[in-house]
Amino acid sequence: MAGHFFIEVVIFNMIHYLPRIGIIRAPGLSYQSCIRVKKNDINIKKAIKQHQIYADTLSGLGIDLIRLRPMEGFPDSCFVEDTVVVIEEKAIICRLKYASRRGEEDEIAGAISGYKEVFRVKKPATLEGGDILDASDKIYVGRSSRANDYGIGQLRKIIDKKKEVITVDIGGALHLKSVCTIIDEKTILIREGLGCKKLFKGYRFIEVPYEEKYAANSLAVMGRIIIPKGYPITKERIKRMGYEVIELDISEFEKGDGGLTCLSILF
Ligand code: CIR
Repeated sequence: MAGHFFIEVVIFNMIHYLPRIGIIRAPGLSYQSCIRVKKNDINIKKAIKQHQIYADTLSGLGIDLIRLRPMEGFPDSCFVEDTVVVIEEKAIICRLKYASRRGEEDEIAGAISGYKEVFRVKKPATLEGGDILDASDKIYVGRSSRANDYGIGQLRKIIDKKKEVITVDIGGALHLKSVCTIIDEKTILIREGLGCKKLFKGYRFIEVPYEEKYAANSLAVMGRIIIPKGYPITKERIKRMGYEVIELDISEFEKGDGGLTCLSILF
């Protein structure tokens, strides 16, 4: 009986890294005009191809994918992660910071309502999924340029004490997950030199050197760690810790300030 209980707890704690379902949306032609800091040229054909390989990789790892059609009216809508936070049986639909992104979440809410109970973050709150790191018993939320205190407060209320919510100030980064991602129940991949590291009590860290900072956003799925291609030091450090690494070229999404986690909602 006690053994049974132990196995259930372990499986429950690992559930984030063993998702069954994924929601993705391929970029449309309008992705060219997505929000981004550097107005570098995005190769749309290449972006679509890279997205296809990303999708095939997730499917190959056993994820059942819900593939939503590109939304030309929403240039950033391939970054589905920002539209919803899934915590256990709740799907919390976010209110995105930029008006040009508001509306991306509607179809996602419909898609996820068949699986989860849907809640909504409401005005004047802003909250984006890229700021939420779901650990086993805690939720870390980035207080970023995209998530305000109303958003964090509403999230806390919806979670209703099921998990402790810890706010993390992340300085100038886009989202919390731009600087760190959880890769299993005890390990965090984190950009080196971050003051917020001390908030992650009980974790071990794999540090990402500053010159490879983009790789701090990596994606753990079914025991594999998917990392962006072209970050050899990070790759080596993850491998040295015993993980199997899959590299994906997502150069066209890096240009759009998005990373590997941003391209899917996994639960
Ligand atoms: C934006 O600035 O909103 C998009 N171009 C990138 C969003 C990336 N999303 C994420 O990190 N979760």
